[in-house]
Amino acid sequence: MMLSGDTELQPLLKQFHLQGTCVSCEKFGGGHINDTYLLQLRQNGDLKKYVLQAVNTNVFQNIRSIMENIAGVTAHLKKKAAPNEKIMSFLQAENGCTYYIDPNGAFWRVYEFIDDSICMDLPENDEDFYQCGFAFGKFQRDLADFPADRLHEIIPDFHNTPKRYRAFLNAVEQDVCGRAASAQKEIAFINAREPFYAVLEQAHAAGNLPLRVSHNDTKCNNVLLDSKTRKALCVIDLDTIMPGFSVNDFGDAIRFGASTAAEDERDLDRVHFDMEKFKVYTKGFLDGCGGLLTAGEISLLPEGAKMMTIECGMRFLADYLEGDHYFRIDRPDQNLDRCRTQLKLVKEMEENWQNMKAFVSAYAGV
Ligand code: ADP
Ligand code: GN1
Ligand code: MG
Repeated sequence: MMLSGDTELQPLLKQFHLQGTCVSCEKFGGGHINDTYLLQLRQNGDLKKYVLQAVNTNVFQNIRSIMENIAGVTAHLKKKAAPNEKIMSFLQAENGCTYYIDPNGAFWRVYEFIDDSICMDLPENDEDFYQCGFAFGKFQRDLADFPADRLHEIIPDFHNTPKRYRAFLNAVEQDVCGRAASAQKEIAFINAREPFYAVLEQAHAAGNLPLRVSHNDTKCNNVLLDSKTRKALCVIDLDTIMPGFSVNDFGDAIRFGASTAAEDERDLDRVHFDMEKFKVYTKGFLDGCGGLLTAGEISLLPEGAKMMTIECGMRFLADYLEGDHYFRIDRPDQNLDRCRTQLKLVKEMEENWQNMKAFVSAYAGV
């Protein structure tokens, strides 16, 4: 849902009791799913910022469940937060809910903009990446005593890689856009690793990998850092909070942040798995978890990194084959390019496998 002008904005401002005059309302952030706007209002002489978001109804069908999950989790986090820590805070609409469904069926919500924050698509330095790891590790720790059975499963089997693989195979077989021929190498790479896809599900079934309240989308652009201290300030993008595996929260951050290039880089010579960044994030995440993780979870952290990277690769490729209807694209073939970066990272993780395993167990002391 795109905001096309003031006539569409005014009813939203009224719905969310937003007073003042609109100074600007511009597209904001680098997410692939929702449409996010930075809204600036002049209120009694002061400039006040909000984030206005149209939630993607193709991906998220039940806004009520999402907002119930977020309300429960943010209330829990607020109780534990240090004075300088920020927790996302949503505005109430006229209907008494923290969302509004407009006459076209679009889901809207507004939350407080977090001032003096920075959001990075790639970590600028090791300390920033450590802070992202710490924030997501602490997120796991703070929610370890949250009753997970109260959460709605927003996207069933979101990180169930065997199911993602079956969906991928289906996209290859259907080949509705006639694109599979241009991705033969990538398809073969993914097929060659089939036995790996069930590793985490099997560890869970064997009792070695517990379900925890997880974020499930731990890119470093889903953590805000304090622009002055550069310490972690706030975890955002809470739509996919669901029971999941801690190793996947770890892994998704590695696939995105321990790369030397952007997720959609076209020149694969620039894309490398950065072992030093892997180490930095591992330290941040484990420090943030503060002893929460079991020995079984710790030993599977590298598997989480490889799993999330190959899973994302197959999701991007499936979307490319199906006509790019899930991940937003700004140019043709962007989802194919995104798939290729992920597969390059997987290849280099495999080359570094023993180092990854050895570093994790040495740092955790298990
Ligand atoms: P998406 O699901 O599309 O990724 P996000 O909730 O992550 O949506 O928001 C998109 C982007 O908007 C973020 O990556 C970040 O750059 C920015 N953003 C979101 N919320 C805030 C906030 N409260 N303060 C500052 N920036 C924010
Ligand atoms: C999507 O919304 P965003 O850009 O933070 C996706 C993640 C993928 C990611 C790949 C709900 O996240 O699962 O890992 O793109 N979110 C959803 O960049 O599918
Ligand atoms: Mg996001």
